[in-house]
Amino acid sequence: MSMKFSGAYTSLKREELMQKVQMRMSERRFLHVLGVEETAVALAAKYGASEERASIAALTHDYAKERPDEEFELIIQRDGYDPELLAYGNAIWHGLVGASMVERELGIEDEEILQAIRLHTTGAAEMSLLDKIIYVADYIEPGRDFPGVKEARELSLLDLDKAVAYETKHTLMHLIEKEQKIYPKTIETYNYWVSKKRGKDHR
Ligand code: DGI
Ligand code: FE
Ligand code: FE
Repeated sequence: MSMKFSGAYTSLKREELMQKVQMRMSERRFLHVLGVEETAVALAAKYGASEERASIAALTHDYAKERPDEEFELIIQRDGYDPELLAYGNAIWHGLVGASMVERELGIEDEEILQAIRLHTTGAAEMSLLDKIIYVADYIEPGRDFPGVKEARELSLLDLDKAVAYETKHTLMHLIEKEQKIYPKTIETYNYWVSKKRGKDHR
């Protein structure tokens, strides 16, 4: 892939950003990140979002995933996040709080990119096109292999909103199956994108 950055969102060249991300994670996770980038750029081209923003958000979405819990706990307490967040773990922190590390450490200040990083795990009721692209690309990138991924990939090419709904429903079912604690935002995403008890005008 040869996405050339304009300089609007980061002063780093793509190769430089890739290297900073790679330094922070295992080879396996870095390959996942590259898969998300490829998928996100393709979805951005298809649906008319900024391919450059999609590339940068994808490359940085899991930037904080391998940070120790203690570092997140310090930031949550120091920076005025809802203390309820402390009851969760890395799964919820690495995007929501990780976006602030992307901003401070990588100098990426674009609010659309930061929001896509914040929402990439839980989704939200209100999601921008870029938010949806990163949320879905994370789920369907070529390295993912789980029952249902083929359907999710097909939906992503037909109707991005349906892909968001599919992913949300299946993630929630998986979390409930494992008796995991559900973050309220994940429920909000379900209620908005999946629940049928809502007027059509809500989409
Ligand atoms: O970081 P990735 O593994 O690429 O993917 P991700 O950020 O979408 O998800 C990280 C994990 O978070 C994944 O195992 C699903 C889980 N997750 C999503 N919503 C919730 C959640 N975990 C809990 N406990 N609660 C949630 O609401
Ligand atoms: Fe993630
Ligand atoms: Fe990811």
